[in-house]
Amino acid sequence: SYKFWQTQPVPRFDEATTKPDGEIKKVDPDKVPKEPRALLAGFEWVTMDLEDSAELTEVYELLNGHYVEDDEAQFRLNYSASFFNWALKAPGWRKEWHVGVRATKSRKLIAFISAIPAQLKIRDNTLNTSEVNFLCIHKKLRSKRLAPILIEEITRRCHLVGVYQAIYTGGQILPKPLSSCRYFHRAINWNKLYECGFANLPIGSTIQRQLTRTFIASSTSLPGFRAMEKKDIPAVHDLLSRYLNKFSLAPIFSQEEIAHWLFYDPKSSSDDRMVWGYVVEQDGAITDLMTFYRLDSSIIGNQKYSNIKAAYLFYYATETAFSNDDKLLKERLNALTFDTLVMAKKVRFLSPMALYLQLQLSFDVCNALTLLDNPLFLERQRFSPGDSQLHYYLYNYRAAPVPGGINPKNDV
Ligand code: YNC
Ligand code: MG
Repeated sequence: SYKFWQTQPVPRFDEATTKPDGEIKKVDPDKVPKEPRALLAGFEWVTMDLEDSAELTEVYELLNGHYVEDDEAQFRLNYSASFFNWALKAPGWRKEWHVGVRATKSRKLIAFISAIPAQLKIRDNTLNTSEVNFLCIHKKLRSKRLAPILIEEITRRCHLVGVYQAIYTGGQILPKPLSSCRYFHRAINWNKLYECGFANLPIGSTIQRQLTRTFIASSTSLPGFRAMEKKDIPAVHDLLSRYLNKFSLAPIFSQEEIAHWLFYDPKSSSDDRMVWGYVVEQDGAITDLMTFYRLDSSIIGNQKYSNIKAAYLFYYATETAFSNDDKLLKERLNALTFDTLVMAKKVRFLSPMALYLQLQLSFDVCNALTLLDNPLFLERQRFSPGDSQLHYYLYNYRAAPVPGGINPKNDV
């Protein structure tokens, strides 16, 4: 019945889709409450200081134990402290948008919600939004209507700095999705995925056939394909901005954001690597880009494995998108994805246990959503549709549905 959501400035399920795009409610900056709403006795609001490694660890531990699981509670997203340094400290980040709730006596962190600033293009309009993510409540405190209070608090903190729209994604159906995407999965280590219940043996197939089907070549195919370098950032920014502009809903990135989201500089970061980027350079020009980021899942209650290493396809772009030749675009994106899978498989993670067993561990799976031009290559590159959908929502902005969406740095 959406007791909370029906009080919020979001489109209703039954409303006409003919209304023009635009803000739903005008916020009066003078009426934004200066203080948060009171919490249940025994709990208090805190702003988490993610520059403090102890507090970063607390956020990481809360989400690691209590964040998004699949329906059968077999897998749970396994964020790392490095992931939060990347996802929550994007250019323009604000400490006040890392909101926690603590138990007053024990000081234990029991809930969290966050936002980062983002410029969004929706059709012909540009919105100054926040991207709300990592809403999480400790399992013992569920179904107590705490989530609406957290959402109201992050809303208040956005309003305080003049941000009146937000974008958020989730597996849940709420009023009213702007877009819905499906997850696809491409096995890299099919055998492990099968042994831990993530991949099924299709009826009539054999293990050997699945291994052959998901085999990944050992060398790339596109001339000029190489790892992205720091010097590529301006050209990547230009190419990706032009490519994203083709879509109805897309982020607008600054050059600084490109450097943050798509480029990992081993010289300036002591964190684990989160993102991998590749470009194609032809005659000195960057003509193509493909990136992915790392987000593991814990395997709950498996004897042999405890973690799946997943590469999530992220932003990409290609000059062939401007050729007006759909076949060329399709061929190019297939080749780019093929090469990117080759590189994903070559990535090596070393853990003490792996060293001891002389194992070289790589990604187990590559995930992608049905956004951007992904439908042109997912099936051919042997991605299979998953069970979960990801819905996209805008807060305080009415818009007719759009195909596709932005990359969420999240999962369902
Ligand atoms: C959700 N994911 O419908 P109604 S995604 C939005 N997004 O309200 P209670 C959600 N609303 O239906 P629980 C939601 N999940 O009565 C639930 N709700 O109107 C709504 N899971 O509250 C729900 N993380 O406290 C209902 O529920 C009300 O104790 C019920 O807590 C929910 O980060 C939750 O999946 C999700 O930790 C915190 O189950 C909990 O069950 C949990 O009784 C595991 O709440 C982790 C998980 C969600 C991941 C995400 C995006 C969040 C977006 C929030 C909306 C932002 C709006 C924009 C604000 C800024 C505006 C500006 C400017
Ligand atoms: Mg609750």
